Amino acid sequence: MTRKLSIIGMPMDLGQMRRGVDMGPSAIRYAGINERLKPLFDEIHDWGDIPVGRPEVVIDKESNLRNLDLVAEKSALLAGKVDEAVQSGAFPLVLGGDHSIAIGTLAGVSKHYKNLGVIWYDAHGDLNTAETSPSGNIHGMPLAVSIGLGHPLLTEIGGYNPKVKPENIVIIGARSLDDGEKELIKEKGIKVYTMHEIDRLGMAKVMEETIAYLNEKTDGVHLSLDLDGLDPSDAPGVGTPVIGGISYRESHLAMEMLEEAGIITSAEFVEVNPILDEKNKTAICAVELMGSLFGEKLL
Ligand code: 4U7
Ligand code: MN
Ligand code: MN
Ligand code: MN
Repeated sequence: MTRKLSIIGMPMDLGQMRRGVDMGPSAIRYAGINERLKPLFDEIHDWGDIPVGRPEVVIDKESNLRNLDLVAEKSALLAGKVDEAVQSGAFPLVLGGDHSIAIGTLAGVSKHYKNLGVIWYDAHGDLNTAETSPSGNIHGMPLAVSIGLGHPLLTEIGGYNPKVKPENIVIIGARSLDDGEKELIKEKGIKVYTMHEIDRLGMAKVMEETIAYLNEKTDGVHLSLDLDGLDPSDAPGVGTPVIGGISYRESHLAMEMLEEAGIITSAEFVEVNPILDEKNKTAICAVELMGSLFGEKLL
């Protein structure tokens, strides 16, 4: 079987307040994604960027959500492209953009699976709703939206809902969870490896457990990697950095173990903001992690 990759850029910064994350796809391409992944696939197609634009901020009067209508509209475009990639037999790799783009990615991917699993690699839970959000920023909500919680304009994208079952989700790297998110995690029984478990068990054990847990019940796994899951010393170019994160080496190990297990069927790398970065370090880190995820070996 030919191994095909479709790269889809989603230059959206509407899910949060700091501009610059719309340049994430450019920064990741500049970091050499095509050259790096070329030896690992038979075919790579870069589909370019979905047109998003940078309009004035509009806060929805009723829900208080920032840019709700536009995020919904653009997410539907992304969902269509991702759907097309899966249908063509390619692995969809989406470049963000802020994490609100996961709403569209999951809407495009999940219809192709009965039991999609999701690995949410992030300092945050992204499990807020309009009711629990301290910020009104949609990038703090995509995982809640994926399990069917949130504004209907977001949960209904793609025409079906929910996209993911709570028991098919594993969050890795959490260290900044809001009160409402903590409650939801307990209520829904979502599996979370916080930094405490990563310190205590080690990344190898965390990944072994994650892979075994998802292997049992899923028929595909989406990796949603927020670069702020890593420590800011390794990935400084993110809008909401949190100290005490996953290291560069631990992250490579995680990607290598996922590759070995062969369970990942789609991925996105999000929240790269080159304006806040140091010499494109975060985009370079993203590309290096993709190398490990897709089978680059040290020897
Ligand atoms: B990211 C936050 F309150 N939880 O909802 C919120 F701390 O995609 C941050 O993970 C969300 O980067 C961070 O605004 C979203 C906040
Ligand atoms: Mn996130
Ligand atoms: Mn985050
Ligand atoms: Mn962030």
